[in-house]
Amino acid sequence: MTQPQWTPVYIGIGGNLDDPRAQVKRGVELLAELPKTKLIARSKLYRSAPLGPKDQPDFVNAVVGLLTQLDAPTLLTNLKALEKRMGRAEPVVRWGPRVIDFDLLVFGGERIDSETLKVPHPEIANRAFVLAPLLDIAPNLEIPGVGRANLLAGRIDLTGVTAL
Ligand code: PH2
Ligand code: MG
Ligand code: MG
Repeated sequence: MTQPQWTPVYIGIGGNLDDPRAQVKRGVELLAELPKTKLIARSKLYRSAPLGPKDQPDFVNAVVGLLTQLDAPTLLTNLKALEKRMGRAEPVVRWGPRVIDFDLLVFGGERIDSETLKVPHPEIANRAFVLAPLLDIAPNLEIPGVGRANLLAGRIDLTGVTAL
């Protein structure tokens, strides 16, 4: 569905299979081509050890800022379709390896807590591989109900997340 106004949104991108740097870059390109959506900011790429099972490759992560006229559920549907188009298989293990993952981190000022969509992302304050790239593009972002990006980042250890 289309909303008349442009909503600022932030998407976390991650992957650790099949040349993850290239996959994440391709992911950014595909996000930029979403309907009724403009790419306005992209972070550097970052490498970090996997959260979850340790017997998998390091992840490459990035965050992009978009302006969109889509509503949140429609954007989510589009993100899932792009994951599929990029060859993502159905998850086998929780937090296991994947070619690409798009996570809807922040959708304007909205707070959504449904079965299929939780925004802001419930783990945003705890994930260095999300906050480090977010600091590149939106250090002063007020994450609804959570806090300001740079203050959240100051509370956790970012040293394991290396810019590429
Ligand atoms: N994503 C996961 C599981 N573990 N670890 C890192 N470092 N980065 C990720 O993006 C990541 C992860 C599932 O989405
Ligand atoms: Mg994820
Ligand atoms: Mg995901």
